[in-house]
Amino acid sequence: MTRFRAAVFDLDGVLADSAVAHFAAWKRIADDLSIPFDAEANEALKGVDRMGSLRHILALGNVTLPEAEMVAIATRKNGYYLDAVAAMTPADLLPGAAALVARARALGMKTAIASASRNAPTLLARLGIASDFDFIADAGAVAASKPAPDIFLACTEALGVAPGDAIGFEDSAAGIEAILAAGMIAVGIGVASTLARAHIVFPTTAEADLDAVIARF
Ligand code: B16
Ligand code: MG
Repeated sequence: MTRFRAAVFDLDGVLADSAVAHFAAWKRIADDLSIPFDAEANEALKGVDRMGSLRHILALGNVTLPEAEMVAIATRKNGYYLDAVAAMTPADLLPGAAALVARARALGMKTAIASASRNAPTLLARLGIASDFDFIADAGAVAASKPAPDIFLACTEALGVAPGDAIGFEDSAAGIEAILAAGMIAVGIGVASTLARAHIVFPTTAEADLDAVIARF
């Protein structure tokens, strides 16, 4: 058993191999706009909501567009992304993802999803893991997106758990800031230098050791 009562997971890049699909969709948009955009530039978009991501790409190209055109572009990007999601299956879970969630549940922890994606319920259904979570936050219902703590606090509140008794898992710098601002233990999944503010970082989900996190904090 553990003093921690909840595990709150980001989805894209932590449980699902979908960050590449977001990147591919934005890359098509950036190419159409003749804005240079590569995997390194894409790091800044992780955990950032759809319109925020578009604003970031436009700023990279010093491009300004009327709001209506921005909405149309964001909708087109989402179409590309949803085409990719429609082809996803449980094979698109990241290695170790199912085991990590199962370990949390075996330890008696409640589980929730804190994804910035409005497509999280669709993706969870494709991956076949929706029923493994006690709560799935609605990204469209929170006042402020990551790095604000809102979506993580929505999860702990719905679970009836104090933030200090919860562990959050994130692959984005914005998400780590959100977890810290919520007052939770922040576990980074990815490159340590990018996620330097996390309490602890594992290179991949498969290497994320929940028991080690619990023992240390
Ligand atoms: P959507 P996460 C985030 O999901 C992605 O990291 C980010 O790249 C994306 O822009 C954002 O969701 C919004 O997604 O356009 O589907 O609403 O990492 O917070 O699970
Ligand atoms: Mg993510």
